[in-house]
Amino acid sequence: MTKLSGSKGGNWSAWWGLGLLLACVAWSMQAQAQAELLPLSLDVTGKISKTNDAAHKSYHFTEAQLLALPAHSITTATTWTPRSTFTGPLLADILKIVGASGSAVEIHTLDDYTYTIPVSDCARYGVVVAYSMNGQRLKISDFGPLFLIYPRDAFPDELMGAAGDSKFVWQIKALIVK
Ligand SMILES: Nc1nc2c(c(=O)[nH]1)N[C@H]1C(S)=C(S)[C@@H](COP(=O)(O)O)O[C@H]1N2
Ligand SMILES: [Mo]
Repeated sequence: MTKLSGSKGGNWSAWWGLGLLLACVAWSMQAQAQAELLPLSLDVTGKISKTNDAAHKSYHFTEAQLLALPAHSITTATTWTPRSTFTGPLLADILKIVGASGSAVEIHTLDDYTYTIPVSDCARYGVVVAYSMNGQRLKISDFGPLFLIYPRDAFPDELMGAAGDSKFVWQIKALIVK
């Protein structure tokens, strides 16, 4: 133990300290990357006839359930992203599974933004609840984990501008059928 004191010991503990520091940096980068990629999850409540919770109030989709739904893609630019291919289930399929009977869907997000769209948007635009962009899962900082995508480039008159932009809801966590 006495060999560790003195200048050699100083070097040894400096290297040990550096190693510990690098391990901490690697660990925090890993933790950050995982926090950025939240597992997919979506809660649907309101006017629905199918539920899967104990209270018979909501239908909760897990990541596995969302990934098992038929994947549809929309290729479009948005106000925030260059022309890209967004992929995920159709909002129409999600509404069908929960037996939705309302005429509007109130969308709630992780950042507490709320916006209501008419159910008729599903038929008109084939709205996709996207979990990936160009094959990469959406991180929270990239509008993930779920981003409502409309075919803006195919309907520029209807979907470009402020009214259209507000439909592009990101960080979705829940839907309430009204
Ligand atoms: N999750 C989430 N999605 C959102 C918003 C938001 O604050 N949070 N703002 C909406 C509105 S009202 C508009 S006009 C656009 C533009 O948001 P921005 O001006 O912050 O870019 O994004 C829409 N989607
Ligand atoms: Mo807006």
